[in-house]
Amino acid sequence: MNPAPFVGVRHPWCTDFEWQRAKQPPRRLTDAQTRSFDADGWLIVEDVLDASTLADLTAQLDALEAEADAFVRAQPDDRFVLSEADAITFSTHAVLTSEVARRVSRLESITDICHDLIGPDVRLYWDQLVYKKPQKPREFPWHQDNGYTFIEPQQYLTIWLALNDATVDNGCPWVAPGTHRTGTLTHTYVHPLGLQCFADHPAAIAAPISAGSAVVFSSLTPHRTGPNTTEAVRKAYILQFAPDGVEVLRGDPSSGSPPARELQNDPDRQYLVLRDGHRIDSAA
Ligand SMILES: O=C(O)CCC(=O)C(=O)O
Repeated sequence: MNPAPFVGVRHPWCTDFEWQRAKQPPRRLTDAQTRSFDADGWLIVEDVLDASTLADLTAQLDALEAEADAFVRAQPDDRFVLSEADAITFSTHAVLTSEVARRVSRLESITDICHDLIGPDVRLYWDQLVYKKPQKPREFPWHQDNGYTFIEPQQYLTIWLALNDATVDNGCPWVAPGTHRTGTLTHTYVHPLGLQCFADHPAAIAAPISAGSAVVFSSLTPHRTGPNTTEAVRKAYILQFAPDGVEVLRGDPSSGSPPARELQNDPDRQYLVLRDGHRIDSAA
């Protein structure tokens, strides 16, 4: 069931975590897929976007990326947070400005995955595009998404959508199966790359996918992306979905003081996509 030895150090706020397997009968995934997600913490779902939606989404996200790139190039050292010109750019909350991104976040092919793995009441928690550039090939190190911002319940879902083919050579995701069951790990910052929960994993698996397909993984599944050693930009759009009622925890985990809690329900970008298992077609 769990092929990977435990690697990493548990986060101080992760005291009584117990992995919850999805209980509802799946409506899009097969039983084998939900069992595999339960055991390994990830799976590939092919053809989440059709060709026309993919083209429309890429056109709008390319325009946002151009703005993000110009912004980063105007900063000291061409850097802003983890974005660096010619290396990698992160651009958050496309749903605020892109009609296609909003539509994609509520597509049945997406909300069905949410239903099968976290439903029945689900909100968009976060969305961002990540473009990996070939001029400065770099890895994005092993991390859990809940290692960046600690949210509770710790268990939510990331849908990493490829806008163009994601290959080992251009920086597709790699995943560490089984470790999601441990809960959130402690992360440390590795300059200039980002937070890291471990340097390597003995059971690491590459997850190359074609454009329009998705690597779906838990917020607790350690993943990395490799350097882009090709000549073209690798483009991904990441959607994260959480059970309604999710809270961000803020504070110093090493202080021993209880963290402050912040409900995540911004109506403009953290809208419900499923209520009682039913898809919601407009912002709620
Ligand atoms: O897409 C990438 O290259 C890395 C993005 C990632 O892992 C993340 O945003 O959590």
